[in-house]
Amino acid sequence: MEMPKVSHIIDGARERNKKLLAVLIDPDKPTYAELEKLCGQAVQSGADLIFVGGSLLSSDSLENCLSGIRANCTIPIILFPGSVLQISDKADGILFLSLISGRNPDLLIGNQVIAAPYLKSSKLEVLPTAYMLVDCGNTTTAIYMSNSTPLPYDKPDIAACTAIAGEYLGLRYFYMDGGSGARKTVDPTMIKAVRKSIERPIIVGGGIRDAASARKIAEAGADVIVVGNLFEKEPEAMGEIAKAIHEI
Ligand code: 1GP
Repeated sequence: MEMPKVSHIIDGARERNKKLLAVLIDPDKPTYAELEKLCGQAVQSGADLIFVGGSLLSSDSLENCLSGIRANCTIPIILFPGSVLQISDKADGILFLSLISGRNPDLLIGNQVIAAPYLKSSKLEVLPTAYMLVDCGNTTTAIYMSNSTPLPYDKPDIAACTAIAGEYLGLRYFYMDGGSGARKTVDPTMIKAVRKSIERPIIVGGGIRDAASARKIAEAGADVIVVGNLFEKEPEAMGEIAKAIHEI
């Protein structure tokens, strides 16, 4: 059976007001045996999507990681690239990120120009994504590597204006991220402000470590909830998180 397009999965869920759980795998981290276990747990817990990527990779492990995931489950795989080096046809789609919270031209348009011809000749589904980094209490690798100033934690209005601008620019998905290992999650108040301002699907991640916060984030208006660290460290905890957001 052919896999539905990633955009259909996310847009369809948004239309039906169903929330999705995306688990994030950093290709640097798991061994093949750990990948097998992670995929098993992702399936068992009912994860809807697998994001793959990292803000800074220190090994050439992306291709093997993608093959390992593909061999062990049928959950759609979406690249969440930390750089132009993280492109591979072995995934189903790619978040084509433009870092609209920052003012670093390389991450607004420069890297996109470099990646464009590769994506054009690939089979990847390209998902134009407004990427908004939020200061959630610590300088995460994503924030440091972006060489940009993140959105201030307690300024929902700035986040809303940024998202509206992203929508006017034609971006289709909105990712609010504290970065992996963020001390706290994005404030639900900020998510609500963005939800009121734009129509398109919102993805939220960074620092989500329990079902109660995942639920609050989903109730505030996030359509896709991304969990990375917790999934890698305690994959068995995903069942509770999936249940909390799926029953909304
Ligand atoms: C980071 O949103 C992701 O970009 C996931 O963050 O690893 O903190 O869950 P965590």
